[in-house]
Amino acid sequence: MIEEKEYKQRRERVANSLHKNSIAVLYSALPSIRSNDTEYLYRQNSNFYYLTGFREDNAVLLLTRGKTDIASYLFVQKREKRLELWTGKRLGVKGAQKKFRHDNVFISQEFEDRFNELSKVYQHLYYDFGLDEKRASFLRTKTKTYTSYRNIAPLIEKERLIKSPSEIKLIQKALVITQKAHHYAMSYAKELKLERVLQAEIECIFKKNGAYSDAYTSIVACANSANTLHYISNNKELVNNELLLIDAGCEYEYYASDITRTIPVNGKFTPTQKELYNMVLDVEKKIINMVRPGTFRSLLQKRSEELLCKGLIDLGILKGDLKKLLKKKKHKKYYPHGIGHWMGIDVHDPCPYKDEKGKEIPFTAGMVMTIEPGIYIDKKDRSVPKRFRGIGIRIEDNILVTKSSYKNLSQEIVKEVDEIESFSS
Ligand SMILES: [Mn+2]
Repeated sequence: MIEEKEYKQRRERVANSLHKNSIAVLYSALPSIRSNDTEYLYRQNSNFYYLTGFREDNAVLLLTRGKTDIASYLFVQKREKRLELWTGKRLGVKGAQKKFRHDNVFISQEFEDRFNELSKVYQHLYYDFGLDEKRASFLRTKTKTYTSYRNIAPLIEKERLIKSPSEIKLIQKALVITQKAHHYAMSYAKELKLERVLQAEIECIFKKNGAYSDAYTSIVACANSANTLHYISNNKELVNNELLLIDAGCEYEYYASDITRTIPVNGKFTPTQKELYNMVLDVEKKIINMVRPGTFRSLLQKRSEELLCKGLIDLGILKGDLKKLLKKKKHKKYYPHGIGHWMGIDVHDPCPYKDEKGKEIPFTAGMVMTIEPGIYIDKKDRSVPKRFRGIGIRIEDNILVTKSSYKNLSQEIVKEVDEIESFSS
């Protein structure tokens, strides 16, 4: 768990990074409608959660920085029996004060007045530029005219780049649960008939083990479906001798995991599947081995493209000279995506890749990223030897940058051919 004092430190760091004479407003996420009057499972706005640990909707965080002082105000929905009958108990002001040891807690109805009052004192207004139009225009037009309007989101997202030891523990816990789901799939995919049934089993394992939900919609893609990168319809059959790409990870206490494994439905790789799989696996391991403080994601990207392009030549999928093929970006047809992304409270953590001057940020201890090379060969691609057509493979792990090199946080989730095969026997 993350202690309240850590949230407090985060608020202080962000408040101190504001310009002097500033007020910053951060809203909780709006509930989102699924259809008519039913809602999706509520999830807090990630930046709001990072600074508060507060999971209820209808809340606002206000940070101020004066000439010498900083302050923080939290506005929460007041406890009301009538509402609680429908949507459950709220912490209310007292509960939030006690749980979060937050000094200035008020009911959300007081936000407007307090904001107008504090607005008189400060010159600069920070808010999330990604905010919905209604709330953004309230902040911008219903109050006074500020000297400047600034985006609060990048200041928070910069802080989120380096994970604390307690954040890393939560990611590891998420991965322990995600591991169970992937190992289940390796054992039992052959007994199931449909992609979406396997998806349900995976998500059942997430929830049974204490995860709130999936961290993103699971991809359970058999055979040629794996060549649709964001295949989430999961509505086809599991075909006996085909490969199955599963990109699924749970969210535990607001921290994501993001794991892809590609396994044979019946538990045994064909020689062709094994050839292509081992090529991608070899590249994945080599790229993971490059992770260390001081290096760059762009270097990993470049190297992964070189290695995969060479692998495709060796297998007869691409023909020609390595340098020329790379220059013409011929490999992009089969490896069209990035090598990986930051991960944390969001599965794709919106932390910066470049600093304010546009220079790439080097890896630093405490950063967490995915490494996920893949090769996708459409079943209709007649330029490729027939035996490879319709195969899509991605292998993805979650990597922590350490002081001296890296730690593969998902190393317990098996990926060697013989290990995967032994699960189903
Ligand atoms: Mn990913």
